[in-house]
Amino acid sequence: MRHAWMIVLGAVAAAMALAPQGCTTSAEAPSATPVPTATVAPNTVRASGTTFSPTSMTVPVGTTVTWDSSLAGHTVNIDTSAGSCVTDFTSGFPRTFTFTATGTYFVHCDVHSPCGTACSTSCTGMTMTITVN
Ligand SMILES: [Cu+2]
Repeated sequence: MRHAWMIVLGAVAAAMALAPQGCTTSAEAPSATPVPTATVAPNTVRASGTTFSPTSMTVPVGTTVTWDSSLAGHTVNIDTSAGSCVTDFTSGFPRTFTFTATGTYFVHCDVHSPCGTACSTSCTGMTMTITVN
């Protein structure tokens, strides 16, 4: 009789080991929804420290470029290939500018470039170029 009882106990233990384990929490369920990554709107320039990001872009004529709110504390001085100032945004970011003429535009930050507020096509430091075609 004792032997039969041991067999029953063994059968119950085996059944418990083979039973599917519970997995009912939603945290363990695989997610079918991809996690979105940070994106930057098209034709938008940001500040990355004392660097414009991107440092160059090519856009079709008529494009509006946005310098976003990350540029607080910087300026955006846009000069043409002729060396004349187009505009100089010094505050109030985000700011936008629509490029209505083709050409190469040289952009610098008055604060982080030796050019300061001067119009120039050969600044160093915090600069970027925009090619409009
Ligand atoms: Cu700057």
